[in-house]
Amino acid sequence: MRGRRLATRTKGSTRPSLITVAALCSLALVTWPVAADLDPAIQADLHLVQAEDFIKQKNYAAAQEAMKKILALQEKHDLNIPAEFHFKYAQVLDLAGHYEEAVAAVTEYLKIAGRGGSHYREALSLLHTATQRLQAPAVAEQFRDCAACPEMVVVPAGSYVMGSPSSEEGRYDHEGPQHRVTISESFAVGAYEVTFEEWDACVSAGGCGGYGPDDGGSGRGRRPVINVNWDDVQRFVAWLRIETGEPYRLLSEAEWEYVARAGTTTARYWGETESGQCRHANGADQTAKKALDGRTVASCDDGHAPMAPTGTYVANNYGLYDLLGNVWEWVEDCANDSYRGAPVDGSAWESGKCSSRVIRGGSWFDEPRSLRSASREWGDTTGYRGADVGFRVARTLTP
Ligand SMILES: [Ca+2]
Ligand SMILES: [Ca+2]
Repeated sequence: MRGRRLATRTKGSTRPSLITVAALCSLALVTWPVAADLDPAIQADLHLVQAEDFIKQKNYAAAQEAMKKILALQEKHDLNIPAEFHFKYAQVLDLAGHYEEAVAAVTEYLKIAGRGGSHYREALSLLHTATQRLQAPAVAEQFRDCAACPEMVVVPAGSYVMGSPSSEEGRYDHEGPQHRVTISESFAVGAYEVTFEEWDACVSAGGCGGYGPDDGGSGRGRRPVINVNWDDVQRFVAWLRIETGEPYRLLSEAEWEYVARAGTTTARYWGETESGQCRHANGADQTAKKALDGRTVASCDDGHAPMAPTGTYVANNYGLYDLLGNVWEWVEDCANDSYRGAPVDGSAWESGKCSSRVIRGGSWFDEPRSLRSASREWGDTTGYRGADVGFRVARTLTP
């Protein structure tokens, strides 16, 4: 179990932890109070100005709130609200994903404006798409495509800032520069790291090249599979594709960090610092201290020296377990020692040092510094089978 192996590793400087200015700015809503002693029609106009500002910022939830205030004023003071307002409101509701209310608002527009309304065609189209979305069978939040398949969680499309700020304690330079990534389609990701149980099912079914990785004495079952290199894990993914007929694959590195962060901007998905690690992740801790002589360990005790059964610790906001800690996770991307030139659409980076591929999240073997959402290393695709490296799968959701 001893002996670290990974290829390139850039040492970064340790700096004090600060909440970034960007993070603080993103919390500030551009809003101002509307004086209640103004004429109600003027109040409504002011709320509309605010709503339009929020729409420009693509903050549809805030725009919706501002527009709701206009409707409340209308009800209270019997204001005359132009038909166009209901159309704009329907657009905002649609963009915010509130399809039922969007249908109601666009219907209201059509009632008032009739066929002569200036947004007539767009309104029909919006009514059509919002109704379709309402009637579409809800995508299961969680699913399993076969009895032996990994349990999958559907995560939403979205946008986030990838990489760590220079102020983040324990960061390495290869975690930058920070850049915005936009993922335009929802997709599915394994709730857990792939387990020995799942790997052994692949081997029993004639897949995975018949390779049965050693568990290093930790036990198999629901513990994450280890001692698998990048080529090995591609064979597991290929078996899942054949078994289910569905487009299984590894996560791209950008998708991995997106699902790890699950909307958070702190260094870990439970907070900025190591504090609380032992509730959320299996890292090198007090239990591991004796086995891992000389390693830097967390000050708390998570109860497991090598791998813990998957799902032992608290999930992140997307209901995903062990993204940080337990085992490192192979992703699709080639090794690159910075994000300069990285894709920004969530796809895998298929150029660079492709004989090495990226691993993410840190492991039971690692000090707290490695258990951060931005932490990354890489290893040789064919040569490297590590006692603390496994993977999790992803699936494209086709319509
Ligand atoms: Ca541990
Ligand atoms: Ca992990």
